[in-house]
Amino acid sequence: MHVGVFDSGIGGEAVAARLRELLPQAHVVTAHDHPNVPYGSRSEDEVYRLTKQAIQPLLSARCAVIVLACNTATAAAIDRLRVDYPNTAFVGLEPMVKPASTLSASKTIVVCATPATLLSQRYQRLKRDWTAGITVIEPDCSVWAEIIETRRADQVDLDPVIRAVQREAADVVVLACTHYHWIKLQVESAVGSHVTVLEPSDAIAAQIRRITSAIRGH
Ligand code: DGN
Repeated sequence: MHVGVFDSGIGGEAVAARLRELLPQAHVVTAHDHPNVPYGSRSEDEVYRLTKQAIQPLLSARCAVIVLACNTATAAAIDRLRVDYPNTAFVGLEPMVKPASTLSASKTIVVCATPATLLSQRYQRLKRDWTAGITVIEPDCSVWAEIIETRRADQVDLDPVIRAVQREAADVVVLACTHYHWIKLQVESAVGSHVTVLEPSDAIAAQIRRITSAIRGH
């Protein structure tokens, strides 16, 4: 079974690497859009148009499942792509706000995401539905994806996240952009072991398992 993984840049490679570990029987194919990365400050329409163009190799490779391994592209494009390509199963990402809110004992969480994701209706809806009684801190991560994309991950400024943990007692950090998967260990060591850092690779693998066994069952 071919599983396609798309991200504007190297965030998808982090997700693909984890999926190859968790789903050794799947043939994981990746696509990206290096000329147009980052997507995080573009309009919804532009992200939809670019994503549609960039996933064409995955459609040509007959991927039964395509993972939009990009929170920004999921928020902007997944609903329209499902209409455009009804025979392909699209798996999208969304910030892990619900598990974060459930896990947080201090009732304070940090969500690290691109400006486009934070502004999206999908994210605003998630927040409205799952963060009653929870303080949500959204540090300015607007330059992180570009820094990570250009292999300067050690230059990402984690101070706002550390401040949220130390001053506001946040105890869960959500990495809601796949580029940030590359700095998960950095974030974990900066915030300390009492803080949980969440990213969705394992949940994506579980979803793909469900979809592929449903496809096989038919
Ligand atoms: N990796 C993408 C995400 O998960 O939102 C977007 C990165 C970008 O292009 N800014």
